[in-house]
Amino acid sequence: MKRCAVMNLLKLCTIAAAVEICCSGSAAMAEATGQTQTGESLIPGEVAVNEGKILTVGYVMIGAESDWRLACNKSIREAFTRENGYSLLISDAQQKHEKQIKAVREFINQEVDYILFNPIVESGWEASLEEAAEAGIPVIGFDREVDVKAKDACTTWIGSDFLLEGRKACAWLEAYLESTGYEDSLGLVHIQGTMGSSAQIGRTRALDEALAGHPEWKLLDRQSGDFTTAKGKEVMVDMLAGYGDEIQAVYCENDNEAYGAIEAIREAGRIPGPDIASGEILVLSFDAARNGLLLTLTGQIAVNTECAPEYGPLLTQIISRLEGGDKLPARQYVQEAQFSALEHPAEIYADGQSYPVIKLTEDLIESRSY
Ligand code: GYE
Repeated sequence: MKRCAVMNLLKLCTIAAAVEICCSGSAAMAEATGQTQTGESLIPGEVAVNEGKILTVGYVMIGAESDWRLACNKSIREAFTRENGYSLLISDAQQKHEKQIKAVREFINQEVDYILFNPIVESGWEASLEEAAEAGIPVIGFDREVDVKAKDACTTWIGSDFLLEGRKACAWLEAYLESTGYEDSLGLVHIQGTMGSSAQIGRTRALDEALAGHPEWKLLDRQSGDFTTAKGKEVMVDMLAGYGDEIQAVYCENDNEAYGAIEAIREAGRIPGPDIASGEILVLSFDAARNGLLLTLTGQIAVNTECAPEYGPLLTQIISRLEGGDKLPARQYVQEAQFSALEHPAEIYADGQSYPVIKLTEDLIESRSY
């Protein structure tokens, strides 16, 4: 397909959003500058309205497995409206890798102007992404990543630093135990996300690093909850049956798994909470979706490490820059927070940097859009 050479007129209009672009401090992330060639950063929450022709955008969606995903999909639907100058085609892969590959090929056949690409798993993308490149269709990766071999096939990528998220969660646990003077061994179970997804890989790697540095933390069991409430519950029921009172903490790789784990904990007659010395099971979670934060407010989730889902406006800005001929960095990260209702720790250290732990309040939850 021949790319339109005419530069569209683009205007920015503001809508509320909670994400910011930032530079990552870690060496591995050095290429992520958060800036375009012209030095302009993406602006949080602003939709770039396309005032030229209607741009056709194909969204290779993962599914609807979690609260996070629903917020992400909503943000994209709200930003890519006809009114804003876009025609959005959505292909829902229902968590199936093969369906995503098929979707990429269908969008190529339909000669869309851009592909919004959110891969379920990191591997297996060489062929279809190469076909998109050959067809001259820019592929904008976001949220999860692809593995090294296929990396160049995306025109640009924006998403979370999942390893940093995991490191922040583990740093919180370390600091929390220290603040309570807890020195005994700690029986941990781990509910992983969808195996092979970037979110799972980064968050799992961070826990592995922490386990290596803490011989007193004992990993009792590890199973995938596929980022869903139902599977999260199922595996927690199994873990409770297998390890019972030995379980003192559960590291859930997203909020939905935490919802399921909490239900299982209660049904087993245990209490989800931070007081492990009294037999409660401390729950760690990621995402900070509304229900996750409500559970965090009551301490049922001890700490919730945020993962920002509102990509719609950012992706419109990326398209507007590409339409303007701008060259974008290969990777950019969104900035994310960490929440707890507990007083301590108020800050944690991860990747050689300090991060505040935001003290959660009802007002804060109400002020958020998802
Ligand atoms: O944490 C989880 C979801 O890829 C960041 O996928 C996303 C993860 C998110 O289903 O809830």
